Amino acid sequence: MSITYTPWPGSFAKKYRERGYWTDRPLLDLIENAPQENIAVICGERSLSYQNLCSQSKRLAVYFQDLGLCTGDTALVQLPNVAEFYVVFFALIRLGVAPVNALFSHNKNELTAYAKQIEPKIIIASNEHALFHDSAFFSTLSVSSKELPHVLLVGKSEWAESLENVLSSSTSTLLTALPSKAHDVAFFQLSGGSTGTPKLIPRTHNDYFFSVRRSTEICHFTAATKYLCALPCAHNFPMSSPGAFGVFHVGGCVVMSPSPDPNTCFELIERYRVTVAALVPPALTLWLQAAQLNKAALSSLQLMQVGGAKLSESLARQVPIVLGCQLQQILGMAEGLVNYTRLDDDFETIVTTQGRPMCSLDEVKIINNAGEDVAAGEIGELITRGPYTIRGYYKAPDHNAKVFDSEGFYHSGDLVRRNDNGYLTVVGRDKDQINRGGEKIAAEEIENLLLKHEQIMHSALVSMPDSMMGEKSCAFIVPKAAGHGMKSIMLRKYLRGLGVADYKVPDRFEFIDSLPLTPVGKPNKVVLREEIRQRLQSNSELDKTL
Ligand code: AMP
Ligand code: DBH
Repeated sequence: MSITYTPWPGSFAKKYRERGYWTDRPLLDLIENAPQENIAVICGERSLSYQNLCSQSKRLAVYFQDLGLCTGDTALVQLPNVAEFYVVFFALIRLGVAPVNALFSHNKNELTAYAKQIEPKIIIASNEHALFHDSAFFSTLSVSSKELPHVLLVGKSEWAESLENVLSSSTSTLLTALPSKAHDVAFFQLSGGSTGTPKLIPRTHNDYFFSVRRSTEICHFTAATKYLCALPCAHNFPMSSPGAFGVFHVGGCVVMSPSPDPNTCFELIERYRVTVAALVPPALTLWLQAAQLNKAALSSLQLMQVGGAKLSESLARQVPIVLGCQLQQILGMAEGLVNYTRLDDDFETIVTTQGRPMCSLDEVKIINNAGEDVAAGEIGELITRGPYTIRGYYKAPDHNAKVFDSEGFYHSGDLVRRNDNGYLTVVGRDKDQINRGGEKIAAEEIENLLLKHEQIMHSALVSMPDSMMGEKSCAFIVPKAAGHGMKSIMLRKYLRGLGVADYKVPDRFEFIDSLPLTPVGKPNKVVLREEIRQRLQSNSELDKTL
């Protein structure tokens, strides 16, 4: 049985095939068609050739097959930046088992929400994550009435099977399973979301493979590319824009970094002569500072890709001077559409825009509140459909009815301006989300958790400006009773106790008597954002006078 998703209408699918965008090949080709002797992944002191990656993922697929996993099943995966991430991904792909790849920063709250939606047959995680130090969390995961899933852990474990054991044990079983069909769901991407429940994004082999292939052309990736994977490897950006998958497609090499911290990364860049890196703006700021002292380490770096959140023009301008390499801006979304500045664009375009769509069949409209197209240079909401942009989230009919229109356009909630050359500049957002330096927080998710607190009557989460992160989060809290005695520290502890990922815990709490409301009675977040901006400003002016 294949996994359900909202398909592209037949006429669109036909067009995408006729253009050669959809090739009806499985993502497995990414590693199987590469020159097998080339090094695919460097991770710590280990180097894996494409042949290693293929054979290890095949061995693991046999193990999955023996467990009874088959096409149409799902897996919940949570791994840090290690080579095993790719071994596991391609092992699952071999059998047509579709993973959700949770971020390593995700916690009980997020993993439970994903497990509920996909009812995984297997969980593959790392003993480095506190949730998997023992079986306590796992045993809470009794998804529906079904049996608990299998568990496989990277690293030694006393309570679960270890991946290393599986890979080092021999088997005589033949792998008979096949990948799912190219027009079926290969895996799920994660949406930053704007609703109470994290949404899953079904990506097919056809659409994802195209986005990877086209990205490698735009970014000129070749077998000589050495790509530093410093952002969380499960994120759409380092996975596919062109990311590790783009590197695999051309037979290049991915160097895994445990974090984007400049000390760690500079050492890896110098040691392995890395040519391309991808960062979110806050990490870029740290690199620009560190490079003032150690530019020599970066001599091999040719391209710095920046995306995930708005990059300021002033930081953008520093990249070639301070890092000694070219800048590329990327406006992407796990739902599909990815915009790139091109390598041969003039410098002004590269520093003032977030690029243009990657192919001519990406349909992008910029619309006003009445749904009409705005003129070039005017601000409006970016809506899009195309050969690698989904037509619906997984099992979310109500939300889909809101964000996908009758013509299949995805309403991104991004406010942008398009210039005469088709380049987009992000100017704001019309969705209830905070973009904390590239990490997205759905306001409603946190508000709902806060509302479960016995002393809280109302809550509203809004963004506040931050010089390093671009935005941070501020929760306005209306207590049920005066003299409540609630403190920020208590609410942070409360949210952590519910197992919320750290980056979603509000950076600041403000206690107020009532929420300002819009004419229709919703919390007026425009007023709240302005309120916190003013409070921060008067605090910093106070600081200056002290
Ligand atoms: P997600 O849908 O969770 O994958 O997040 C994608 C969103 O991240 C986009 O819709 C934008 O809001 C934001 N984003 C990604 N890249 C950029 C960028 N270069 N500049 C500004 N916002 C960005
Ligand atoms: O933020 C994103 O989701 C993103 C940014 C850059 C993305 O999905 C991508 C490139 O592919």
